[in-house]
Amino acid sequence: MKFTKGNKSIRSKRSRAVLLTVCLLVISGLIAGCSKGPEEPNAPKLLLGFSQLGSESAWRIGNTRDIEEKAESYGVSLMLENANQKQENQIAAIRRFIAYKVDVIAFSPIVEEGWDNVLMEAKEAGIPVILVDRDISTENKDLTKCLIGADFYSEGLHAGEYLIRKADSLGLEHVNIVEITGTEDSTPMRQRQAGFMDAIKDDPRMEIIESINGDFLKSRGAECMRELLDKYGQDIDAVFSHNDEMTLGALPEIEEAGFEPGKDMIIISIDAGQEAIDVLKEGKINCVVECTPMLGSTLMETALKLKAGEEVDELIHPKEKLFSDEQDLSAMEPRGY
Ligand code: GZL
Repeated sequence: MKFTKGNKSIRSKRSRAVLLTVCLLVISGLIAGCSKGPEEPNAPKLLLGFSQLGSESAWRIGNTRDIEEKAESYGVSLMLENANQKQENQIAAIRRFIAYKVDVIAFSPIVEEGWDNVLMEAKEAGIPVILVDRDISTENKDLTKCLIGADFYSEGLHAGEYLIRKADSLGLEHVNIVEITGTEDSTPMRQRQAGFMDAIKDDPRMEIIESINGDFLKSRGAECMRELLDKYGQDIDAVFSHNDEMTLGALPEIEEAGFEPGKDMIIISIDAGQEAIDVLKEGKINCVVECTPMLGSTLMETALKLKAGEEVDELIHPKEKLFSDEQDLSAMEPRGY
């Protein structure tokens, strides 16, 4: 539109008005884009029900702490129930989450069997389920959406491979091994044992003289070690323990019996919590395979994706390392569990 000279004042007023209107529209659009819209400000993005199996180890306590901290930082409202090592308590907790109509259910199954009925109830209620840390055994593959947890088989394999390297370096011709296992029929117990056995099965020097269940508990680790020392004494060349708690329970029993753990017996453990790493540095443990409990971020991200109707990976393994007397451990970061 062409303005004549006589309209100069009108033109400048009108163009100022147009400019002001455009600015106001832009500013209001920006504010609208930043505001939370109709939602309540700071409303939780998701209600997550989590059944934790217990508090049996530093690993488990670290896992619970990490999940609570990450729920906070991701703005997730968390209903966490501790089952105190009882499957029936986990099943009851899952039923409460269903009744409460949570958006997503997550749980760390204490054992692999016995979940089909309650998970079918969750499926019928339209609530997706995430497995954390441990797996379940079921024919019905669509009862859960995802497993977030360690590759326990690899942990066992790496433990066995370390023992072979250690036997080579010591020039051992025969290695009598005692195994202290985790909770019977749990995923870490089954898969750590399988990986360890596969690593040593073709080495004629290796012999597992006894395998005993320590239930991932420190007290049971001590009892098991006392029993094994009474039975085999100095014939024990190596101890393969499925977690640090049981290892830390076993060490004083070995010393009490007059042996030097880490020297008279090769000690191999799994988890890599701070206490075990400190003892590794003292030379009383020879190898600790890492099993990280820091699964909280992956859990929150996966649960938020499920709530948003997005696809998620069926299996998410965290990256894990091995720490041993083959390495310089002086610069290790604090473990956080
Ligand atoms: C492993 C976890 C095991 C730890 C133990 O992911 O399930 O359970 O290794 C814990 O310390 O008790």
